[in-house]
Amino acid sequence: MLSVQLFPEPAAWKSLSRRPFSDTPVAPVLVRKVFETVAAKGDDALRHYTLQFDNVSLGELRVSDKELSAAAAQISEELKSAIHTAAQNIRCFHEAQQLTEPVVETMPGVRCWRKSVPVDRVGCYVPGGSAPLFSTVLMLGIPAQIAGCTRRIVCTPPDRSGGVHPAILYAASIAGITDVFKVGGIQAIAAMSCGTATIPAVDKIFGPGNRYVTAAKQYAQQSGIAVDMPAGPSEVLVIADSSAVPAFVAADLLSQAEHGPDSQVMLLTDSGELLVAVQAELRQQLELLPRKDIALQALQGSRGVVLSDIDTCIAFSNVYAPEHLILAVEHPVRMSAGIRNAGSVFLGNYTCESAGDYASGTNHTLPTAGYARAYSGVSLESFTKKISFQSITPSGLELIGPVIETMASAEGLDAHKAAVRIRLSRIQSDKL
Ligand code: HSO
Ligand code: ZN
Repeated sequence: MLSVQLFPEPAAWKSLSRRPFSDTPVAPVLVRKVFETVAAKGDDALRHYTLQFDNVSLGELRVSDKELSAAAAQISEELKSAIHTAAQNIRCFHEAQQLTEPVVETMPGVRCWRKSVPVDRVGCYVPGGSAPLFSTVLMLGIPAQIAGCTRRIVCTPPDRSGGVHPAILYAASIAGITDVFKVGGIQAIAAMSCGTATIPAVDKIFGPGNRYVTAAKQYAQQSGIAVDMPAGPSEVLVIADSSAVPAFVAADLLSQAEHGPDSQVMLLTDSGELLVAVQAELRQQLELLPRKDIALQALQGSRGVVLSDIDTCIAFSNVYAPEHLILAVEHPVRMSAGIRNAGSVFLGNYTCESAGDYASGTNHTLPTAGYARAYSGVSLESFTKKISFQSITPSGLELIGPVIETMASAEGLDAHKAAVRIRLSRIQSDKL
């Protein structure tokens, strides 16, 4: 199942952290062509590309209010109730991120503070494909609504009959999405970047997608649209010791392996026996999965690594910088102190990663492919800008002014210095 490495030296960790297919590029000419055509021909181009790439002939691009309200009747009461509970937890966790920062008086009469202001228009990309990821609608829509973004749109590829999965529509109504559009792929990102008659241009684009969507988000970013983060295939790294339950560990590894053939799962352990037991569980559990073929392909690019102790596993994991990190070890809280790079961490045998994917409240839009070294996952903050403010009194300027003047002189920027001097002179003359 997993290809095994025994006690690799630290010098080898970086190459063992390589993700599969991480360097398969999408032709930039294709992305540029789609962007330029969408900019020139608008909605017609979106219909053209949807026919060409998705094989669907679209009429209206916007999901109607009627389609939206009909969705509730098309999914089970059980699913609706689950969506409500998940939404409540996500709302609760993200509402708690609304923090007001203090006004700081850095010197007497010099006050500085920051204020969070929502990004005005946000676009959320929700992949369709083999699994309709309606949970992503909650993960992006709810924080956008709490932040106060005025326009919160979703773009998602249409299914074969030109519709959108009712669970996506139901989740959109629960998450307060303002518009849903049946457009996916590069053309959806292009539409949200430049706007068409139907789809508004947005200020920031969020959400996961295949390598075409990722390439399109990169292109959008170069043309001045903000994006949440570079997103790639889902991944999980499990650190397990002999106290871990092999069946649980295998289940967690498979839960991310089933996302796609290019997903990667890693098991780091100080126990060779545990690794052997997990491999046996993987073989058994894999047989039961409807998405067995996908998961198997992912496992082929995945690894089991035996290291001397759990501290060394943590050190390896910091090099790998996983999207999800599970600590299935005896003292997970204590061991977690050493974590430097990870998107989201799951502590102990009963904290399965799928809890964070759906319902515990944390966000599942997380940095993959090692970006956790420098990026955080999506949170309330991702939907806001922080504007800094300051206010200086005349006596405050008397205190700080000479500092500014000295520094401006040293940089050779006399106009900067003069902006202080002219005020200090006025303060002096007012005193006379
Ligand atoms: N594990 C995915 C999120 C997801 N899982 C959605 C199931 N549905 C990326 O973190
Ligand atoms: Zn998942």
